[in-house]
Amino acid sequence: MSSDASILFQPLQLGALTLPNRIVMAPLTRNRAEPGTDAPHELNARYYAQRASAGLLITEASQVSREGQGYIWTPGIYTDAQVQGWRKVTDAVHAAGGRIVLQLWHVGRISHTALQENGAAPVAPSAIRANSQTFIESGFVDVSEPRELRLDEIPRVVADFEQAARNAKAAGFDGVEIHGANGYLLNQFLADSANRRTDAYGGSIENRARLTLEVVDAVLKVWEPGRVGIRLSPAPVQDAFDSNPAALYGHVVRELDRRRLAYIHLIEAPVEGLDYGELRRAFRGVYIANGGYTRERAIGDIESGRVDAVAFGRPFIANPDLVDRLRLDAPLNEPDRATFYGGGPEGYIDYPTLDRAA
Ligand code: 8OZ
Repeated sequence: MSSDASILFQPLQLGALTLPNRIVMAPLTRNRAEPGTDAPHELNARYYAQRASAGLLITEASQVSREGQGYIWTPGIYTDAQVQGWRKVTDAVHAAGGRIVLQLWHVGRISHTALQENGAAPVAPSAIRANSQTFIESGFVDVSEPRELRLDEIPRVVADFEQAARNAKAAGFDGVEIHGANGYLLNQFLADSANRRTDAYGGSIENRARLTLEVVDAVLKVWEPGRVGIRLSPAPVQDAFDSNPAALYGHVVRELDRRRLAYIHLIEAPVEGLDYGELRRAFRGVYIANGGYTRERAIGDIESGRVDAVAFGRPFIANPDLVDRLRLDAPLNEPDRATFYGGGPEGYIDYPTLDRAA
C-alpha cells in the first residue's frame, strides 16, 4: 500500500528550530569515537552529514563525564578534544543543510569498572546492580556493582551536565537532548526499582524526579528552552521500572511543560496503566515518538495529530537517504547488526543511497 507522504514534509516549528520535515534521526550508539580520546573524528562527521536531510539529527548518546561512560568507544563532551571533534560534525552537518542536537548522557550503573577511572565502581542512586550487560574492549560483560552516590556529590553530577551543555554550545550544536531514558542515571533515579534512597532524591515521585529536573534547570542556564528536549522511556528497560509509571511520568511531563522545553521524545513501548496520549496532552511543545515506526504508521500518526514527528533509528543506520526513500515510498536497505557497535567505515558510511543502488 502506498500513501501520500506529504504530511511528513510539512515543516515543523520545534522550539527555536524550523524543521523542513517531521522525520527525525533517533540517537544511535555506534561506538566509533577515536580510541583513547573518545573524541568524534572525520568518520563521524561523514556519517552525520550523509543523513543531514533529516528534519532533525539527534546524536548518539555522549557522556558528560568519564564517570558517565558505560560502553567502549562512545563519544564524550567533557574534554577540549571532544569539543573540537564534535565541531567537525556540526560543521559538516550545517554545510549539508542539516540541524543537529547533542544527546547528553550519564549511564549511572550501566557501566563497568574497566571503563571507570582507576577501576572505580560506577555510581547509581542506590547500590543495586542492574540485571543488564554492557560491552567493553573484550566484549559483552555483566555490568558492575555500583556504589550509591552521596548526597553531597549530586550537585557535582548536575554541574557535569551543565558544563557538557556549555561544551555542546562551543561545539556548534543547534541544541541538546537530555537522555532521561533506557535505564541510565536519570531513569535510575526516576524508577523505584533502582532508587531506594531515603533523602531528598528518593521516596516520593517529587523526590525521584528531582535529579532529572535539576539537570533540566542546569541545562536551561546555558540554552534557551526552545533548544532543549528530553528523551523518556516509561516502559521497563535495562532493569529500571516503576510501580506507577502514569503518575511518575505525568508529574515529570507537567514539570517539563512548565519549563517550556522544545520537545519531549518518547520511546513508546506499551506499559501497563500509561496512556502516551495523556502525556502528549500535558505538554505544549513538540511530541516526538519513537519505536519501530514504519512509513505507513508515521504518516497515520502525524495525520491524526497523535504525534508531531517520528524518530527512526535502525532505518537511518542503513539508509542515509531515508528521507528521500520515505518520500518516494522506495524500498529500504536492511541494517547489518554485526556492524552496529564498533568498527570502522563498514556498515557505517557505506550504505548505498538510491542513486547509487539504481
Ligand atoms: C545501544 C547500545 C548501547 C547504548 C540507549 C545509549 O539505549 C543507548 C545504547 C543503545 O539509549
